[in-house]
Amino acid sequence: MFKRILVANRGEIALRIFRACRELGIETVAIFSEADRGAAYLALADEAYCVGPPKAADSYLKIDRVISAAEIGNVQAIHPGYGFLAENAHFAEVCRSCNIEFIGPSHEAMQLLGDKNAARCLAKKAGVPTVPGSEGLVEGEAQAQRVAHEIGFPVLVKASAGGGGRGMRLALNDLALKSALQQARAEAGAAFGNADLYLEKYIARPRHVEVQILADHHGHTVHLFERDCTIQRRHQKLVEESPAPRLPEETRRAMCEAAVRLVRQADYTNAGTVEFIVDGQGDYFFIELNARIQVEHPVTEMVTGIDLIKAQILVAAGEPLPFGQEDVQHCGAAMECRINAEDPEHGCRPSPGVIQRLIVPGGFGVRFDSHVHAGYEVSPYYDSMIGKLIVHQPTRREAIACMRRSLAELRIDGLKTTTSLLMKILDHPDFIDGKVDTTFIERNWRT
Ligand code: MV4
Repeated sequence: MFKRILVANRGEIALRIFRACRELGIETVAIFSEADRGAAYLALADEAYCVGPPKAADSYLKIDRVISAAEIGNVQAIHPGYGFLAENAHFAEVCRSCNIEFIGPSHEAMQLLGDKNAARCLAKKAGVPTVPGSEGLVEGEAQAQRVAHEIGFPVLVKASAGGGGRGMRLALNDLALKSALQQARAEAGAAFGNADLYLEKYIARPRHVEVQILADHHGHTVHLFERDCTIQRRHQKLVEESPAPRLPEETRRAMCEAAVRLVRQADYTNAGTVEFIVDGQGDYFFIELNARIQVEHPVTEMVTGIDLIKAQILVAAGEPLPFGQEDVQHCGAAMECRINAEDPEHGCRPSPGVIQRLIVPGGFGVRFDSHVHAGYEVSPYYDSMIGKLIVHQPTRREAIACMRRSLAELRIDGLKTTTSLLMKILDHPDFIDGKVDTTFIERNWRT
């Protein structure tokens, strides 16, 4: 097992990883930018090194500086958390060449899955349902038109190097397809340095359901059931839960099994998430495989009782998973609300500042994953998420009641937060009935 790990991240996820390491008896090395210097959560690491100025591009994203901190800190492994360098295949490769274990998939698997067209082809090969669309990349306009006529409009032009909603263009007809292709190609080339495009039929108002998987280096792959992340605003998730409401047991089993087949096909190891969209008929389609631990991983931890961060560390150290598929049981209902320092009255614009007063909810089945405290200054430089409120209850009804109670207890003075919007979501009859799709927020609130 590792003696010492560097956490190449900040905020709540860095703290989450320090805590797991402490329980495993592993020492931790933190990195921080000038903006995070002196932050209280850093005291929960054994050592901390500054890696540069506030801008992420000059600090948390600087591979040479992160590696320097790892060398000086004398660590055997790096946990990247989410965001920043988490899905950077080059960084994983640099780690390997420096003889530092990257706690995540191999750089080869990351490279492969970072290419959304390649991932889609892999899914087909594994017998995982994909959205009807192009057979591989679209080369020219004529080919794109042929595909569009085959599958029918509307179609989505997607950048192979995109993902997470970036680099997509909707086309309703031939004329729009021509400009969608041009725009998408130019944008993808500029943003990702890769202009490859593919085509999919546009699934209107889908639900977003993802399957958590874990795979070790001994050929064991398990799923940890699904999370429903349909409640989003501009591709930012607001509420996540498990089980997915109104998902037939048969569909759920098929999706979970499909996720495992895909992960095996990709020779993927460590933790990953297979993302699907589910249409109005209940048909599901593979969208992409996220090669990282995700923000919403606590939802799965609550319903399975499995610590995903510890599992990632064990797997990276070459240990076999200490449980098989039959040992993974889904118990009750869990829900997570992301608490962002944003003003829901003004388009969810960031609301940085000093937290003047903080009251954290507690009680049965309540978990608050956060690095903030009264007196903490929320910086404008990073993601506005300041905490995650997670509840676990026997049923969804009870989880909603517990979340409402917990949101009402949560008090954060000094800056605006998304708490009021979250409460409105939890009060909405369609949310309570589980009758939502990815357009739920925009259809109900002018945020
Ligand atoms: C789609 C789609 C409809 N049809 N693909 C957006 C994020 C990226 N992971 C995939 N996305 C979508 N792909 C087809 N063929 C609609 C979306 C989409 C979406 C998906 C999941 C959650 C929220 C979303 C919001 C808008 C669009």
